[in-house]
Amino acid sequence: MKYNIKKSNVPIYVTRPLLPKIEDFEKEVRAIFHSQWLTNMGKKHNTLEKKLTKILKTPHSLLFNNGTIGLMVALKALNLPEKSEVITSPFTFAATPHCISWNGLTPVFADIEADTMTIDTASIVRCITPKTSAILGVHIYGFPCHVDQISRIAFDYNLKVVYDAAHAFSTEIDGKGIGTFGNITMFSFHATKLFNSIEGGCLTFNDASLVKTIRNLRNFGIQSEEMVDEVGINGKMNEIQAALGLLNLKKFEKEKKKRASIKNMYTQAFSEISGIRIPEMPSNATSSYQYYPVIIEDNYPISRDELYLKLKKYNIMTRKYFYPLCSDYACYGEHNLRNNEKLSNANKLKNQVLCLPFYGDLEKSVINTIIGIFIKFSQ
Ligand code: T4K
Repeated sequence: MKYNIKKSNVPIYVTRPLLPKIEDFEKEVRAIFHSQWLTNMGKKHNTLEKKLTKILKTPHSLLFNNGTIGLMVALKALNLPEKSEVITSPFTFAATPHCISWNGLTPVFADIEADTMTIDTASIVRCITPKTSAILGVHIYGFPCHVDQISRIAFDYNLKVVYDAAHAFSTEIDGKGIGTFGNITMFSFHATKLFNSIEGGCLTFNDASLVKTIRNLRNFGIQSEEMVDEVGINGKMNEIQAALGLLNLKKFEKEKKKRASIKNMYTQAFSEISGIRIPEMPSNATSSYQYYPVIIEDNYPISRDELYLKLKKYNIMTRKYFYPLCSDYACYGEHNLRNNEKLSNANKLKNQVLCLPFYGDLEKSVINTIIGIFIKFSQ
């Protein structure tokens, strides 16, 4: 097949938000205006919450105004011992370790696996100390963590488990919603996510006794007009966000299908280029089609950074998610690392991964250009 390279007149981004028809959204916004009910667990909010519980196949789900606040609340709700340590991945978005730190806890970075890029379970075990209270796994790009092994470790060492599933909306493992593993799971509904409500997120969990605690923390710890019994926060999703979410819920399955066909086009072409590795989903899990990461290996003639710049010249704005590692941030240091953990896989992959433009309306001619550029520089 011939791949024509043609510079786009406009920047081609890594993603574009899923949006309903403007007329449909306008109708919803008008109804909200007329109702004069804008936030604080309104009708739209409650409907979306109910629908998500079904879609995510989880016993309980509670909405949040964004994923970060949701994750902060998840850690708070588990009542982890003060100043204890939470083992997490350094190969993630800043929000993951920051939520640990905002709770007065210490993130400790474990290495990741070379294949799935999720937290390495052997490295988790090496990072455990008497101060460890929890594991915060990240289903990075929607690839599921080794949930069974992590549960076993948690059981053996009496640790809580939280999952950051910001990238894993609607992913299932052996037919089970990914949000049913561990104590609590966080999903993000940010504009850049497969399913979005502009900003937004939710927490899912199995333990019914957490419903009251998390609802309470989400609303400043207010129990009643005259009683505040916890140091809560404002985690409430407003009605405009929820209305957009409800409209997008009708669209995300179709969006997934479109992304699946783009994934096929990319993968077919890249599998013939030496030095380009495509990480694959395990066979017992379904994909969220959130990102399309490729690994530029040492035997590809140019480096990831050089390829990133070449693509940029053609207006193709790929992203180096997740470079730098969170362990490289100025706000984290030696105390966030265990002595012998070199984070070798994470340090290698941070210089090799490139996330390519990946969204339903991505034009075929642009996909051809991207593939063409990869082929051009492979020779
Ligand atoms: N945990 C993980 C593992 C996460 O990845 C995230 C968020 C969180 C936790 C926290 O969840 P939230 O609190 O956000 O719900 C973006 C997103 O802002 C962030 O939500 C996401 N992860 C992260 C991976 O990506 P940036 O800094 O890359 O965003 P930005 O503005 O560069 O957007 C990327 C591209 O998307 C743009 O080049 C163009 C396109 N775009 C973006 C926006 C905002 C649009 O076309 N329209 C838009 O409205 O962080």
